[in-house]
Amino acid sequence: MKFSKLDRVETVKVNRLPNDKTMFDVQTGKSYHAILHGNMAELNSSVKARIVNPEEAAGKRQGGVEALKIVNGQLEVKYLKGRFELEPEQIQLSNINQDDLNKKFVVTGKIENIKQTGGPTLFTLFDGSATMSIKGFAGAGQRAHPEILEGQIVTTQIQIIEHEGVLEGEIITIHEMPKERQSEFDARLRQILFERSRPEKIDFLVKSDVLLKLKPKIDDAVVLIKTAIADNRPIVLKHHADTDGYSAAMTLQRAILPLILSQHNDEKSMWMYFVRTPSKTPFYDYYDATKDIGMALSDNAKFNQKMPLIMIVDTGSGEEDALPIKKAKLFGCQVIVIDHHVVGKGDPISKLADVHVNPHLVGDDYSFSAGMLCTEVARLINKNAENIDYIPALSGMADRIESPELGQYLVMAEKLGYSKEFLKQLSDVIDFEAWNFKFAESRELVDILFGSDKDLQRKIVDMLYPEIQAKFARQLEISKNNCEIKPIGKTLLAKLNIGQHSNFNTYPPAGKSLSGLHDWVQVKHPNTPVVSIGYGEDFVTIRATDGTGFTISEFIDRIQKKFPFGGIDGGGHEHAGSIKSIPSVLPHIIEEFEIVLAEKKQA
Ligand SMILES: [Mn+2]
Repeated sequence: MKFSKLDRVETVKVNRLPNDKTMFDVQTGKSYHAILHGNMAELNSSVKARIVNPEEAAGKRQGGVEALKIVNGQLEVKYLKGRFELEPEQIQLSNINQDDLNKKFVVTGKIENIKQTGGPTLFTLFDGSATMSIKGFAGAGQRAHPEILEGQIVTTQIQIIEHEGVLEGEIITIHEMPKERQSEFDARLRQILFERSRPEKIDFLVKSDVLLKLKPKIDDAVVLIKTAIADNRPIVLKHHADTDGYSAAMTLQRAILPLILSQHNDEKSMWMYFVRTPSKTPFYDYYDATKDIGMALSDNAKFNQKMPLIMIVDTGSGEEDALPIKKAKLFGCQVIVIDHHVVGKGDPISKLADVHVNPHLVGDDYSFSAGMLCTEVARLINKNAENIDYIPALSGMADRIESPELGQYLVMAEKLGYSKEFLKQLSDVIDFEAWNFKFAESRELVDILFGSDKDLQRKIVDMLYPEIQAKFARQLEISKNNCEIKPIGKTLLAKLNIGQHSNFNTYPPAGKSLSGLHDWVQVKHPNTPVVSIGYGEDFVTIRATDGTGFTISEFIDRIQKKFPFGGIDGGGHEHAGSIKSIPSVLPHIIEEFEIVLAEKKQA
């Protein structure tokens, strides 16, 4: 190709060859930018080419070259005389990083959201790989590019800028894609979303029929979670405030946060699109739901955020959860429940929640803790989730699970350096810390507690475990000296007015205190079935060994029938749970409790 005089004064448009491209990505006949060294042209950090007309490039340090061919493994290029101008590169949003500051790119994507600020107009652009906020300015508070509407597919040239530490695009040009090509692009976007939202193709960590039966539900949950991330829908993760609840939530958090980060390419997104909060009550409190919905509505009004996906873990399957979930659904939230507690009468939650995962729904009893279940869900969300494989063993120990599945998880944890002994200590420490966190998320502290810094994790356990043991021992002395232990038939009943014989604001809380007493009675009477109850003014908490024939759900049914106006509610596991009532009825519940035990003796 010969250059005419006219060509010489014109500007040559050249493309930049990205650093991850090799010689074989170079297209013959296309013009590239190059750094020039004598008869060599450097197209990127690894692709070097021989210049066929070096005399024309003499004295130039950079310029445009045209790719010719590869000869004996050597790329040949021709130097293009004249001034050059870089052609903006077509790029995927997920590939843009800090190094691209001030560079210009061309992006094709869908306008997901438009927000008018007091200054520029903000457009949220999604190209299938990630989203980016791009802004146009037509005057303070004035709508820029009024022809561009939400839902349109556009091609835009942007310059990368930084605003409050976040990369954004400043719009140079923006055009709607021709209508006839939009539906095709939109279909491709939907396909990409679908692919990105599919569960990872990996096996469960353990062999388990329960997991296989739950797999379709687990997959539904995974797809909903990954779609929420890809759709920029915030995630609100609620969990019971004990070791198992924290474990369940942390595995999910460790799977979800990296995906949110790569979706937005912005550290702040991990705070804007995700929040985890503990629930003191063993159910999704109506009060919590009201607060969550209120926050979501104001985020929607202020930032045009979507209504969240609310995930409720280690609780959520009971009757008390129905109304809060109903309310969340009414306001447009999505709801996923992953629980291992007994499902409420008639399973009200499966009808309300988008997905309800619970082993009881596939005929299992208590082979799984919530932490064990959620670790499996977390791995299918993100197989690269870090530091979660020991958590099922931790949570299973915490919730006193006895199953072949837990056995397999314990072997895995052992291999990762977590002995049974240490897991037991860690479990007690997390429970203690959880009690102290109260309602706060404390994201960094919890992350350390769960081993993001293993050294510090061990130091915390070494520091706190003896202290916690002392607190338990102190409470056990109080309980021992104030409880009544009497045989009813073959069963031994340990009874303690825990409201009077513990401090409400001191660790351990009532349930834990009773567990301590219950264990002590069992050790003293190894071959006797033991039932322990601890009561206060308006609650009774119950622990039963196997072989007493006693189940809490049956008992609740019975007293609800007998005292229909007793304000009776309750739940938990079959052999460990608690019941609430109005104070005037509570003494009758305890009487009834002894009657039930006496009846079991006859049976
Ligand atoms: Mn649990």
